[in-house]
Parts: sequence; structure tokens; C-alpha cells
Amino acid sequence: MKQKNRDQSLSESRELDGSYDQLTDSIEDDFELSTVCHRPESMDKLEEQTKFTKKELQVLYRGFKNECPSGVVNEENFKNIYSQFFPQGDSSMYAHFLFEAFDTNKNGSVSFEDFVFGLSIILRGTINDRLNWAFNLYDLNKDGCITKEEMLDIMKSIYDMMGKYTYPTMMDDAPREHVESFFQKMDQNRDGVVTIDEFIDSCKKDENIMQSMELFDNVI
Ligand SMILES: [Ca+2]
Ligand SMILES: [Ca+2]
Ligand SMILES: [Ca+2]
Repeated sequence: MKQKNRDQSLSESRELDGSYDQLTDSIEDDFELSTVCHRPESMDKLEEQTKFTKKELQVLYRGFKNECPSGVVNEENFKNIYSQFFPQGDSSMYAHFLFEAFDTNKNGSVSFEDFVFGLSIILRGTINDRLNWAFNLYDLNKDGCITKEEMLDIMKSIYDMMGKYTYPTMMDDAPREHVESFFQKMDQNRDGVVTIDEFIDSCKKDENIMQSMELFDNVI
């Protein structure tokens, strides 16, 4: 009896919301197809290489496929997705930097693998893993050190993303001041660039940075 009721309401909801069901069904089929037929080892491998369970990877994959049915994200898709989260500002520059940090094999697209490797570090990595990832994000030309100009570009892109309402025009100097104070702290040997060792060491000494990292631990 109970079963029957459930089936009944299920079929009713199917009728009401047929298109949605079709969509989720096809995503699920897609997922099974690609796991079973195309890449049987890939999910197992990803589970080994990341800090996600297979179940979590499946959920992430479904979301990824939903946003990007082709299975890869190019920079423009990435910017579009990102702009939805920051409608009040211009997130395109920051999204560009972030895209380059996610696209680890530098082929101009972020695959599901690129995506979960990055996410695994950001959300579940050790403090050192996360700081390494952040360093790579800030090191815009990926030459192994962060210049003041690179940090300023990143900082401006973050201010742009947050929008003019959050940071009114009278605070136009804010990014530069922010960078100056960061650099004071981080460039320990005063040679004008921040190396990975200086970066990790100064971040670990900074309570604010450490606290914002712990935030992730509490959310996920
Ligand atoms: Ca890639
Ligand atoms: Ca650099
Ligand atoms: Ca230095």
C-alpha cells in the first residue's frame, strides 16, 4: 500500500515535471555511460588522486555536466558561470586568473579532472597544498615568484569583482595600499619579489589568512 502510494505520487510528479525528470535522467545516463563505457578507470583514479569520495565525485560530475554538457569549460563559459555569482561587479578579470590556475595542463580548457584536482586542494588540501595553490594563482606569469605588479593586478580584479557599491570610488587607492602592506609583510628579504617560501612562511604567521582558511573546513 505504501509502495503503491509512493509510485502513484512519483508518477504524478513525473507528469507535472516531466521535463525536469528527463533532464536528470539523461544526466545520470550520461554519467553511467561515461563511467561504464568510456572511462571505467577514471573515477577510481580520481578517487585515489583527490580527497573526494566516489559519491562526492559523482555529485560534482553531475553539476559539472549540467553547467557544461560538452564536458569541458573554456574561458568564456568559466567567466559566464562566475559572473552569476558576482552580478554586482565585473568578475571577468578574476575569472581569467582563476581559469589559468585551474587549467593546470594549459590547454585552454578546464576538464572535469582539472576542476576536481583544484577543488580538492582548495577545499580539502593541507595548509601547504592550499598556499601552494594560492601562490600559483597569484604568480600570474607562472615564473615562480610574485611581483608587486602581479599582486596589484589580482587585487584590482578582486575589487572589480566585488563591485563599486562595496568599494566606492573614493577608495580607488585601496588595492595599491593593500598590496603595499602585503608586500611589506611577505617580501622578507626585500628583493622586490615574493618567493613560494616567503609566501608560505608569511601566510602561516598571519592570523587573518589562517582563519579564512579554517572557514573552508567548517563549511565543507
Ligand atoms: Ca586543461
Ligand atoms: Ca610571476
Ligand atoms: Ca623576496
